[in-house]
Amino acid sequence: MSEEVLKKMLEGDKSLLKDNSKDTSYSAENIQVLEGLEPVRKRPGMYIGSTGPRGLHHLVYEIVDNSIDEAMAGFCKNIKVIFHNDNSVTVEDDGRGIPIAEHTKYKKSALTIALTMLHAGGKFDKNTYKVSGGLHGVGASVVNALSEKLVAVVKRDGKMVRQEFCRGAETTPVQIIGDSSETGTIITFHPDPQIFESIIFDYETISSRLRELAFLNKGVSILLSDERSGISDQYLYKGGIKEFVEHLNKNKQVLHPVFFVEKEKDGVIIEVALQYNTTYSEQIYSFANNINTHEGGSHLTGFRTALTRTINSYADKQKSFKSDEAKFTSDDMREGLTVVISAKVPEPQFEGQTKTKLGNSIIKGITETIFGESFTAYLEEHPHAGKAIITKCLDAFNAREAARKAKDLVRRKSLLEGSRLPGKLADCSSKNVEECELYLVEGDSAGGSCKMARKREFQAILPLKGKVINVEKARLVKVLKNEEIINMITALGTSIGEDFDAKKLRYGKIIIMTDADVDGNHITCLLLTFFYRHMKELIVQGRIYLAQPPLYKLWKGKNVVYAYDEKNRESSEKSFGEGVNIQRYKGLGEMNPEQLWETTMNPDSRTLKKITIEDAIVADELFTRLMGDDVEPRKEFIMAHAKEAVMLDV
Ligand code: 0RA
Repeated sequence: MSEEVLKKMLEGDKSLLKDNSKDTSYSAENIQVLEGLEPVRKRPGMYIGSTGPRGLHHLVYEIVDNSIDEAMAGFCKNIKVIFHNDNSVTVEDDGRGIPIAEHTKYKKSALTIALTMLHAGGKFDKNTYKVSGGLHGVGASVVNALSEKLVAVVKRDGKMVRQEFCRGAETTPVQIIGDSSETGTIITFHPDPQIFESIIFDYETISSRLRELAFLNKGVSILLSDERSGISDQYLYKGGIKEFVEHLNKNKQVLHPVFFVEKEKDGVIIEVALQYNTTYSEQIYSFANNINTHEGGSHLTGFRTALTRTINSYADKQKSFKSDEAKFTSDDMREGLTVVISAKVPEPQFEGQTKTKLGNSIIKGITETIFGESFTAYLEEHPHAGKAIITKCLDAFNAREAARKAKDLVRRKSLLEGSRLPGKLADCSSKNVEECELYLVEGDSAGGSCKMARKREFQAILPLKGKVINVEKARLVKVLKNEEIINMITALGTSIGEDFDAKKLRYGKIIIMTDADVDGNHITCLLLTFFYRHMKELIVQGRIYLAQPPLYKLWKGKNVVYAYDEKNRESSEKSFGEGVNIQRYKGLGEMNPEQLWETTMNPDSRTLKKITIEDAIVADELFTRLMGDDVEPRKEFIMAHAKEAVMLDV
């Protein structure tokens, strides 16, 4: 709940009443509608996206966002998140504390109102940069509604008070439980098992988001501690996104010190940190009000425009081009570029398929001006950096010709083969893209079984042999010479790089199917990295999936079940009782086509894991750490993650 709303409540502001339609002294814009929490329990998905793991983790973000808002307003320096043994979570901050005074009209404490009323539609926060985009910003009351129990403790006005709730309803009054010279808010909630598929939080998921928030809010300490495992982490970055870029480039050879700018213009704060490294891929992370804008938007467009203009005019001044007409395209500037852009916008508009594209058009010009002016000055003042960047861009510029030739090769090659499609592809017959599925299958023998198992009408099979090329180390030209990759691109139909066109995609679902072993994990990781780097839009559109083949077959007499993980196996084993037979599948090749169909390919009985952009980022990060040039961090990583490292076999 916003500060203004609560302030108005405390002052008994009429605009907060639901039936204020006849009160003409308040414009529609100022009307804050308050209502009960029943709709939240009826349709949780509307408020938190889903009742699966994503929705569950969203509860934590929702509460943490409130503390971050308090930090952005300058009142909170420390945030603590604790996972307890009973699956409850505590979020504690040292902000001003949720106001507790009684509202004259409601006859209730502002604290109670904040946690038991749903507020929608108000626009009070003209001058604050709240975390309030996409799914965020629905408020602590939504978390309360979806918790079987929630306890709020507030330290404020010299007192410490406590109130308890059950499924969104207060079960105790606001009770004074002591004195306090400090201020802050402590919220402990138990997610409701009646609502969520599972109530078990994943440490890594929360940890990486908290680390991101700490990077984005310099000087704020965020502590995560897990009583279930004894693990804890503290994130505190005085340098903010400058340190974020250093972190992203940690295992890479960098070409110059990080460039950083932070400026305010027309009430908008823009921060950009940038550094080139010797690799060939680009890492750009853009955020608006702390939300990762995976689909980009006006801040990113403004940045790209200014980058192209600034580097081109610097190159002109330095007489870097052989011919007068020569010019870098924005693609020439991408190789080895690592950037974090963070915009704080008073009223952010989020658009796009996943509501992760910043829409406010005025941000383009503001970002362009702030970044352009400051980066121009940086290049002038740091000639070594300037020279290194120009050399890197020239390298890409020269390679562009070669890349074009390689791409011609892909086209010509497919034309030469008579059809546009690779010989190894067993295509499907349907022309309805949305119902078509492409299975990318590890190995020719498993590929063969899949071809026999599939429904040819809508399922296509492309076997991939051996290890797909390491896309981290190779630039696009080389990636495009790899036969497996060429086959995949031609089968998909989208082309790549500047020519990539998602509308030309030939399959609605792309399903990666590998063995559940070291090599299989490796290939999955490589393919996800490839899609993330070169066909990100397919991930954003939710078109990439992982097949989930079973790990075990259990049978007794004629009864057969398949188990997809260890827990599954244990429970199936128990239900069979004595004399159960167990077979462990070492690879897809051990299943006959009927089994493969029934367990992994039949849309009525299979499960698929949809890859989210976060999954791809994790794969990409893992990949850089494992495959990057520097050996030391890789060693460190393997030592720290010995178990996973065995799985990945590097
Ligand atoms: C509204 C007004 C004020 C603080 C907060 C909300 C607040 C909410 C949360 C939720 C978690 N932590 C929080 N910290 C603060 C401040 C009103 C004032 O003191 O002027």
